[in-house]
Amino acid sequence: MTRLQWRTAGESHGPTLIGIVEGVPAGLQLDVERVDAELARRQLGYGRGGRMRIETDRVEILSGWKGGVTIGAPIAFAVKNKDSVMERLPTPTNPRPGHADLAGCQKWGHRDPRAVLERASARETAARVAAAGIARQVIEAFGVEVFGYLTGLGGVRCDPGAWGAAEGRRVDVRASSEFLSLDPAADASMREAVDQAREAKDSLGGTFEVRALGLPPGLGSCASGPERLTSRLGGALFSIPAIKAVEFGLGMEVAERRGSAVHDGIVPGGAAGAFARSSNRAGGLEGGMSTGEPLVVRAAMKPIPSIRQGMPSVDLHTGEAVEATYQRSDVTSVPACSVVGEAVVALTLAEAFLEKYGGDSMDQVAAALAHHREELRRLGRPEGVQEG
Ligand code: EPS
Repeated sequence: MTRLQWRTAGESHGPTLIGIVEGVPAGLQLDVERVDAELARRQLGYGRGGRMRIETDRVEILSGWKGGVTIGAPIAFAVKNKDSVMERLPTPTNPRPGHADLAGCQKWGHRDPRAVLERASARETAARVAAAGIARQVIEAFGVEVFGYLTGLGGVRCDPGAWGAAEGRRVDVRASSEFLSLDPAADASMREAVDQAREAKDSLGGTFEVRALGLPPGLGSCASGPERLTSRLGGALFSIPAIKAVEFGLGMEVAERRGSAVHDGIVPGGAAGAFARSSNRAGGLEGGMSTGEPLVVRAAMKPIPSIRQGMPSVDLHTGEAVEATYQRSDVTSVPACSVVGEAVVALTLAEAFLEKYGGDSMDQVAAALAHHREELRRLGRPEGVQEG
């Protein structure tokens, strides 16, 4: 059995983005429309730039399936760029503060920021969303749902109770917000913030939250740091360009409360027939493992570094102080980032899920999960008491 792994390649204005997802069990009926729906969602959000009007991202599956069903082999895919103009684009000489331009030139010894920025562009996240669109179908088949939504933009905060209020209609509520939030009543203020930032030739950041429902307890491990689900989810979210902060459950607030107001009581009962929690302040993680409660993670995205008003920079050829060149850009892409956040969380959970219940086929995974569920039920009964 191959561990679930994925890798992407491709430049923003190159011919195509590509990716490989390895370790998807055989026997999964792959829903390509499901992948395309996520790609289309990543293109949404008020405040995006001209590029999203050029592209219509679609996945093309190139290997690893037969008759629409996975065969256990690596799944290669492409998401083609319509704006494939890299060789014709000008060479900027002045790196943008906030982007990878300067650090990348210093790393590889280029005087051409384009040789860095084409790969560093957040366009790469289209390939990640496609990879996740494939991998998440494994865990969705076992009842795990991963759901991301915007929680704030440019200082405008969405209703913190929006998740609860939207119960049962979350997909529809999120689709009705042009910022992909669960609080469409905040859309008008966010639209105004975007328009004002555009007027001021500036850009905006924001926050989003991702929740995962239906996770079994015990994914990840407390045995070694790198195996902790917390560190893996944090690493996955920090691997998205422009993410500056990640927090789980209560997050930074844990530092200000007493222990009794931070930890979640363990109580009898619960959906798994085992034990339940009196609250979920930990955000579904304890000891680096899933608790079986919903996973709750938030992240903050900084404003986009391509800003029209310019920022101080230096010409890499003359060494003189200049202004960073403006490249066509979005005012904000936090709504899209919430889709990418959801995608990387889904990928990480699929990895951890298959590590625990891994098998070469979906049937083998189902058997391992059923076995663990039975063990959880036994653990929830007093010793010696038979199921009755
Ligand atoms: C993006 C495509 C890019 C940008 C954006 C994300 O297109 P272009 O560079 O042609 O305008 O819109 O990239 C960035 C914000 C960035 O800083 O790199 C996409 O497909 O999401």
